[in-house]
Amino acid sequence: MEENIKELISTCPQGMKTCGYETLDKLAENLRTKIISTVSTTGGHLASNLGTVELTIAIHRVFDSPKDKIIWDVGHQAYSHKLLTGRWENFHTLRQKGGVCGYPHRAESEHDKFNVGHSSTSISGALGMALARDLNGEDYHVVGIIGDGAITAGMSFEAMNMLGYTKTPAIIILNENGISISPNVGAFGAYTNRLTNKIVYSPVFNEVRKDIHYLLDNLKDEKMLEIVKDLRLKALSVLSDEIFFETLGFAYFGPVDGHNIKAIEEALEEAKKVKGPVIVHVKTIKGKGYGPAEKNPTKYHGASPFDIDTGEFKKGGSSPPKYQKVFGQALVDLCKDNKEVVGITAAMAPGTSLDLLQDAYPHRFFDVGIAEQNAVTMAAGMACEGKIPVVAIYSTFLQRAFDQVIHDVCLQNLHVVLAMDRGGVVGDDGPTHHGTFDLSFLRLIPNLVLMAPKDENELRHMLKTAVEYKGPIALRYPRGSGTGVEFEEMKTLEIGKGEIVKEVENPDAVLIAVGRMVDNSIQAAEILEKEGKKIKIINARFIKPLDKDLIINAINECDNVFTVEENNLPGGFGSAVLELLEENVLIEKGKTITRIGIPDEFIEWGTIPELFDITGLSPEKIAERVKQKLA
Ligand SMILES: Cc1ncc(C[n+]2csc(CCOP(=O)(O)OP(=O)(O)O)c2C)c(N)n1
Repeated sequence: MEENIKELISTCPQGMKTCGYETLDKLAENLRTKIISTVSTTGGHLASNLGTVELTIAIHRVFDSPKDKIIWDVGHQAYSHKLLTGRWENFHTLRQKGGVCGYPHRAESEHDKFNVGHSSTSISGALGMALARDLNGEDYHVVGIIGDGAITAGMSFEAMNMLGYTKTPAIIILNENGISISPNVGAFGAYTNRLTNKIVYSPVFNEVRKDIHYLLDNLKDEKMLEIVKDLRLKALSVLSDEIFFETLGFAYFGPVDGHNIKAIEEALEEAKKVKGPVIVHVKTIKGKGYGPAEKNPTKYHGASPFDIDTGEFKKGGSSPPKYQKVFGQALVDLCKDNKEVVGITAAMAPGTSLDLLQDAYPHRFFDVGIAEQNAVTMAAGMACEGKIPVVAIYSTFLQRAFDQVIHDVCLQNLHVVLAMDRGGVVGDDGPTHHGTFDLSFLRLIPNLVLMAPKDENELRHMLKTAVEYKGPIALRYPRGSGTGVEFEEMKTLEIGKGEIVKEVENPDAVLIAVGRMVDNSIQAAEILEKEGKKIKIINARFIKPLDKDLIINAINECDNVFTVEENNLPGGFGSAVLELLEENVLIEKGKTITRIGIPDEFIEWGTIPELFDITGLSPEKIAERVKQKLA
């Protein structure tokens, strides 16, 4: 890197405000190189970040962070923002334990104004900050940056609905690249794309807008105001026949070439002058500047480490099939046998492997975009009419649709299958993405059956069970590779029946484990057996209904019972077992139930083994906990 660019970066964001565009182009080039080289070793979001390099430079030149508040949506495209606000030197630690967070994180920098990871929060966050600013009588800009995928979620519309009504000054930058993770779906995306093809940000449009806004701000006479408002709508409809944002009460600037720093700056400077909500619509290329990512932005949305020259992902040796692939294939197989089964995803077809269904049965595959609430209620509607919808959603994103699961699915006792992907800790995405609350928040809902497979073979059985069951039913399984177990023919499991996976006579301890923790418990038992301890292991399979007989027998049989779950402890599987004891007034003097699970806190980012170690869920830590108790 040239010395002057190195020096410039150390002074950013202030330092670049006085730079010429030639230097800025060099800065952009260096940002891209840094992002590509870092992500090629750490993994991370590549394509989205390559698309926002110039946009970020322009934002930080026009606005004054941290005084002005910059709020990223999802936050997966904020690497340039991080690099320009003091995190260049330790950027190589991206997404690693103790290192730079993959998303904006308030604790990390005063320039990160809003923690994020889930999508479509930026307009609401900006609205809240802008309202607070006005209440406090302060003076700064609030800027939200949202993608054309993220803007399609209901929350964005709820926030725009209010912003257009309160007229609170806030600048929303809509970054359109046509892609969510897969190609963007929905009528709104098609609409913004139509806008892209118009020259709306023209001098005449701006002149008319300026004059009208001047009149609206200064006219006192009510009647005249009404006439000008009417004139405004008519003028807009002539200049551009369909600017949705303007009709909502936003001033609209765009579309702007999102790789032209000067053009973006001009639009942002205009936006700054408006005394109300503004949309600045920029058009970018996802993956810009790195051939493989430009060509296939979906593949490089969330990239694992790769070879920069070839773009090939590095292989980590052969590993057992991923839960996701097993799920996707099992669903296709079940669809073959039952024509009523359909699959629904909320913008995560590749991540959930629902793309296998999309290929096999395109008309039975539904991608609703980033709209988890809609996905669940739409499934309820389909179930009313005899379809068997399998809604594949990451556990963390299903949090969005909690009420829909209660009100639309379970209250009506509808046969909807919730396939919760990435249950448990997910690794380097960190606290916004861990799926460690679902056992708690689903367990409390009447009518719902809730299960978790111990391995990828049992996942197939559970999916078949769920498709054949007549009512609301959920299964949660983890991210990544299974255990490598052999596949049996898919079979139906008895609802509410667990299994003993390791029987011993007169056990010193019984471990009742859920999901992936069955395997960790087996490994923990191997450690303990070397020290002469006899450990019985139960695979709970069902979190609801519990296998009461199996659990009560285990407690009668042994003084030291442990529940092991990859879920936050409050309200989880262990709590369910304690509630069962209370109901049955079983516990005798000297008997203990120890709940092992994720402590009542948010867990940071790191590799999955590191996170197991931190949370006490590694085989060694489980063994240690049992040993302490037995001692
Ligand atoms: C509630 C929620 N659902 C799903 C996701 C997964 N997700 C992360 S980024 C993304 C696509 C966002 O598309 P867009 O806003 O257009 O940004 P781009 O990556 O194209 O720049 C999705 C679906 C999420 N983060 N939050």
